[in-house]
Amino acid sequence: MRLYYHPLSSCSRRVLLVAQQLGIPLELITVDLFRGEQNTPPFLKLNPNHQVPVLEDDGYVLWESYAIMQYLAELAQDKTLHAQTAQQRADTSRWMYWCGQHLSPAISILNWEHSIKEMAGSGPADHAEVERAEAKFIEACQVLDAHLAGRDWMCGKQLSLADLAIAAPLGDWQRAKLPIIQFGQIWRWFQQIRALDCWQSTEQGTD
Ligand SMILES: N[C@@H](CCC(=O)N[C@@H](CS)C(=O)NCC(=O)O)C(=O)O
Repeated sequence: MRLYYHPLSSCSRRVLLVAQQLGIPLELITVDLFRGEQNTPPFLKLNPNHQVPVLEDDGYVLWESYAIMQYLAELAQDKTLHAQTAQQRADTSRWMYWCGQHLSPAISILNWEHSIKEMAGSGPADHAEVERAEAKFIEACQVLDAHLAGRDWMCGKQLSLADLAIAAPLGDWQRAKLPIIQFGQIWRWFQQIRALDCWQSTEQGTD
């Protein structure tokens, strides 16, 4: 299987975390987002949304990081990330959709404003945008922190796809100046994730 990705993309990292955790080998193809390779006709054929990650499995093409995570978990011999019951699966989906809708968009803005914008030569941070995204981020973290109180993992008693989905964008916490240390439950849970082999083997320097 082949994964089109970018090393600074937390959406890509989400998929790499699952592949590492489950021992699934992936051929990695870098799409240079800074040079606009995601907008070239061959890549747009794979993903008309001009985004990484994209998985290619023997002619089958799948985009959207959360869907790729679920696909890999279903295919793997190692079933530890595959939720067993309907309610466990629904819980995992709930938190993955929540991440895509609430947490990740706020982090993407903060990452862009505080870090990527400068790398892309697109000027300084826009303070109004930062303030707006910070408020969204804090609101999402309040929900997450309350959920993690008294829990080791997001869903049930072991690591799930939801943990990896949510942790991936938080990995940009330094670069994106994410105020997560103030959220004690998130910080405790995040340290557990950072200790995992799959996390350490997918690190990109700033975490
Ligand atoms: N919902 C998509 C979002 C993917 C996404 O935002 N990818 C970013 C990198 S993290 C990207 O490729 N951006 C380039 C662009 O939008 O042109 C997913 O979860 O896979």
